[in-house]
Amino acid sequence: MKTVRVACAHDCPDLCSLIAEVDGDRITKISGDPDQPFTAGFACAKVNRDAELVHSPERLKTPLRRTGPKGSGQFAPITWDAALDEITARWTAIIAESGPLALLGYAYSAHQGQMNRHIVNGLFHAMGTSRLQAGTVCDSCCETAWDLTLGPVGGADPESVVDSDLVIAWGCDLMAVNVHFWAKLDAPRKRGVQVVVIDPRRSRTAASADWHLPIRIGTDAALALGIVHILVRDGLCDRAYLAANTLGFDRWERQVVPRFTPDRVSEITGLSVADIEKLAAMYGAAKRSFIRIGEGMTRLARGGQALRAVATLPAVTGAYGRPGGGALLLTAGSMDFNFSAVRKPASGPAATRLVNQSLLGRQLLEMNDPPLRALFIAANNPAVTCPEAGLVRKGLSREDLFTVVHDPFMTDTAAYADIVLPATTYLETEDFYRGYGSYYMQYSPAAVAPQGEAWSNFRLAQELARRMGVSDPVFARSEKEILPEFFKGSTGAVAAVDPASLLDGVPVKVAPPPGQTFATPSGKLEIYSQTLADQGVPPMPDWQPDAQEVADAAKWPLRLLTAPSYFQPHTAFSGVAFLRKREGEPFCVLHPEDAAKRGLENGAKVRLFNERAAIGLVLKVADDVQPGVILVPGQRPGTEAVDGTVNMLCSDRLTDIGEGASYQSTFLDVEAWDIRA
Ligand SMILES: Nc1nc2c(c(=O)[nH]1)N[C@H]1C(S)=C(S)[C@@H](COP(=O)(O)OP(=O)(O)OC[C@H]3O[C@@H](n4cnc5c(=O)[nH]c(N)nc54)[C@H](O)[C@@H]3O)O[C@H]1N2
Ligand SMILES: Nc1nc2c(c(=O)[nH]1)N[C@H]1C(S)=C(S)[C@@H](COP(=O)(O)OP(=O)(O)OC[C@H]3O[C@@H](n4cnc5c(=O)[nH]c(N)nc54)[C@H](O)[C@@H]3O)O[C@H]1N2
Ligand code: SF4
Ligand SMILES: [Mo]
Repeated sequence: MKTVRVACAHDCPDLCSLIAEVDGDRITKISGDPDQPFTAGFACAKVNRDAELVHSPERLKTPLRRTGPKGSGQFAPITWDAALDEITARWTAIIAESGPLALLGYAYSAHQGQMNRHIVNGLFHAMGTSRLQAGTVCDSCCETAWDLTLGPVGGADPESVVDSDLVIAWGCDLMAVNVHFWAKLDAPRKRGVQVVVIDPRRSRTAASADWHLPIRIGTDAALALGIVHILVRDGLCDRAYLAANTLGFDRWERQVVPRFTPDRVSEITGLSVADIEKLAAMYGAAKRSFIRIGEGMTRLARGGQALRAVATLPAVTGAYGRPGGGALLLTAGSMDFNFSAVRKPASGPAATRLVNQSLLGRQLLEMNDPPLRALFIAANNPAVTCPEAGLVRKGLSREDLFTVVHDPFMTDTAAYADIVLPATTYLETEDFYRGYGSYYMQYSPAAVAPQGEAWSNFRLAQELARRMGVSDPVFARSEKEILPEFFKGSTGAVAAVDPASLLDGVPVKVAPPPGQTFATPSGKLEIYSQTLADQGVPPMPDWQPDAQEVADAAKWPLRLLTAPSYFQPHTAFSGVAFLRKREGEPFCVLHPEDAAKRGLENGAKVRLFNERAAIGLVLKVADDVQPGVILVPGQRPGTEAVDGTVNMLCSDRLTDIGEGASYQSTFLDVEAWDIRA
């Protein structure tokens, strides 16, 4: 029996440091590392079960080759050599006939280790293929909007919240997606600091907070503007801070803010005037208010404006300038690593054709000159997690598309592959990590050897590079040899670290000094953005009704709310039977009024439908959501649901800023499942 200190690689802001107890080649227990201050000695409910993920009987054991129709899931085992021979022969032939743009590598964030995460896309970069515009289902909207406002810098250090005098979780279910930040709130709450949650539904976080404001979906910009309206009216703005650190406040104050009177904001957001006034007064009185901004509220048509409006608030009160004050979306921007060393090997072309994740289905079906003929997917499950999931499946069904999927499990996506390759989980890999919701980094060894015939992303990309004749040195180096590359040319706190000192696996903090910095073209927080003006997007944070949403809302009585689920976030934990059972059958949540109107009862099978698709889920009736909203937590595989998966209902329309996915601009209705049986 031994213990190994590792980092958690799941797509989660916390970047926990974990202790794995290992007996031979089996992990017997995972727990949180007590010596990492942010992890603070506990792992989340899901990762406590990661031994079951690693040793799940459902893991793929060998490479597989398709024997039935695409999507049928019929496969026969083959050897790694045969699989790699076939892949490289097919790729070589396709490149000879159609050029490298006919290939697409698709890998995103299920392994947060910076080598395993980026090396797959690095391989396709080096081969000059079409490239994935990664992040577009996740954070490209909020990140671009943040960068246009503050510049590419990280937000407030979550550990500074101990000094805050007001905390707002704005569209962020901390207990689900950032549980260690939630734990950090214990100390300030003991001092009487209020925790406010602004979220359309009563999440667990909302239920446990001091105050929950159930805002209407997609109206956050209006609420933020309403707060500014009141701060201006009541003389609560920090004029000195604004003058020294922001650009465009005067224009905003004259041209946009006056339109957001409390009455109008109440009409837009569904919140009472009294609550809007109370929130603004609290925010105006606080000196060191901390807003934890979630990404979910930006995954809709005008998500970018929402992010810009909320991220501007701490400038209006000057909270950005004070320890414990400010806002946090992501931290990564302030940790200056050279991940391009792996992601963009020098031999690849600087620019190439890009594929937005949200448009995967459409591009598989429609892209020309050349059409996409080969697809390689690692660490993602787009047949479930991308919008227009029905189109994704249609695209994956193309007989003339050569698809390879690399995953520890047989996923909905893998069922469409020609070749499926067994992947390791992170606990079988060595890698380097940095948080995106905290300022820590950690080098992590493998806890156990690869299980069965599984290969890591790292090993697979290097072997494919070798076989395809890609000679960039990154494909021949070991993990330990690559590590120093990440620190080359770095600045700030990262530049002060000797990478060799990380190899013993101790987590290291690399936070910027307190006080928010801005790295926009003007060096100030840009309320007015010339870049947006040039793109024809409202250059100052604003809320306007979206014409397409208005038209869809007139056709359909319900609006989709999506949020990570507690035990099955995305699909990465669907191989753990215990967690599947804890989460229950894929379900939706409807307000009792809406259920009664349709004669639907708790536990019934229901059909969710719109012009795009119809899917089947189990109904929970609860007043956690407002009338007019249907919540579908997580994205569950079609194989687990009554029928289909939620993203079949979502269009591939892109957000106003950053070309992100707009899952929550989905309108629909629900009826009894057996009504059309
Ligand atoms: N356990 C767990 N951890 C995770 C994830 C997970 O799925 N599970 N996902 C990971 C990933 S990939 C990401 S990108 C991050 C971020 O995780 P996100 O998926 O962005 O989750 P949140 O930031 O909590 O945002 C969702 C919350 O916003 C609320 N919301 C939805 N629409 C609106 C709106 O219009 N206005 C407001 N105010 N609120 C709204 C939802 O009800 C929900 O409570 O977390 C990561 N961490
Ligand atoms: N309706 C709706 N849809 C959403 C969202 C939403 O809020 N609402 N959120 C979106 C967001 S924020 C995101 S990030 C995406 C997430 O969607 P995806 O990026 O598709 O993530 P997962 O569903 O977790 O699938 C990850 C896959 O990677 C596999 N995997 C895990 N580790 C490894 C590894 O080391 N190597 C390889 N090769 N495979 C591995 C897992 O088994 C799993 O099959 O979903 C998006 N979809
Ligand atoms: S909270 Fe996040 S980082 Fe921590 S163990 Fe859970 S998934 Fe991993
Ligand atoms: Mo994400």
